[in-house]
Amino acid sequence: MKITVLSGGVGGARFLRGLRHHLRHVHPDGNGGTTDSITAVVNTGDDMWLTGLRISPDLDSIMYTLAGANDEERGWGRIGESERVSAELRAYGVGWPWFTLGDLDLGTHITRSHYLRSGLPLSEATARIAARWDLGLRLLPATDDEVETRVVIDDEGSTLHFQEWWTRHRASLPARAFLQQNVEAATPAPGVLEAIAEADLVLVAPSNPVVSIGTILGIPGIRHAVTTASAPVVGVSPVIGGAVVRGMADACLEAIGVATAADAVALHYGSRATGGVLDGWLVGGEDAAAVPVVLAAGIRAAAVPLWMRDLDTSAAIAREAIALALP
Ligand code: FO1
Repeated sequence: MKITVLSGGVGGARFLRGLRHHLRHVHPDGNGGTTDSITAVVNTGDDMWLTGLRISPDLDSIMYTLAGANDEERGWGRIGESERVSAELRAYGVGWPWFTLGDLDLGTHITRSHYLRSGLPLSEATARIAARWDLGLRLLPATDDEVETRVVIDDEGSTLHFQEWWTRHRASLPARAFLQQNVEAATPAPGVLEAIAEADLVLVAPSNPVVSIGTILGIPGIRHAVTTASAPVVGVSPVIGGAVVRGMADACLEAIGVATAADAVALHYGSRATGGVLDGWLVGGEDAAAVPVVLAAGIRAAAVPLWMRDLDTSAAIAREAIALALP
């Protein structure tokens, strides 16, 4: 079975790890999982140039998590990390003092920047970097173009890079809007549209609906590919019991006028029957009351445990998503 997953960083990474586990160990295809394949189409709106290096937080979160090299506690970066270079950068006064690039992590950023400066597109740089690790899936940036998310923070239209709003200000400055700089000219990275069109199942990870999934769907051509895919499309709610599972996605939802509720996010994505992107939507057990609301909007729905506490609970969510899509 070919599964394509639209994904942001940390939540998406955990979901993908569970999906891989489910396909490999819980429900192998009889060939040890070898005919199943997963393609992750990943948000790059959080990316930026910093100290001369290209940083791609969501691609790296997925890569480190699936490689077992991630810092589970912190949610981003490498396990066993040191920060000597970052201390030097601070002493020189370059970079963002509130944004720490770990020493091991810098190896990834230097390698990516080296490939980009050699003229390779981000998708090829990502494939070469990912080849070092045994990820068990294909990692694709949504686009090779630099489409960075900016946050409008006042009436004059002043903007901050998403990373500054999120990490430095912890999403505390009321966001008026989110902009995808240069999105009109962007194209999906090679393989993205094919991965969606040729999939047996498309999944929307429990990622930030606005700045992760919204950014992916905003790349010209991707939303159309999802709405017209022959495969069913099932999403997993990032909101459980009226609160976001992690991060500050509620601040992003508020900015676009969507309530922090599992049914509201499903209605925001919309049913494919009426031009939206979903055929099915998984909500948490706490949100059973959302199921009839989602069903009434023409989206199949089920309430199941959605807390990704460990590999087994993440794999169970993947199993439920597949069951909802392919009953
Ligand atoms: N998040 C932080 O809260 N503080 C940091 O210093 C920080 C550094 C960092 C470096 C590389 C990287 O790939 C991610 C990093 N993150 C950091 C996480 C990141 O800012 C966000 O969580 C995501 O961009 C939102 O998905």
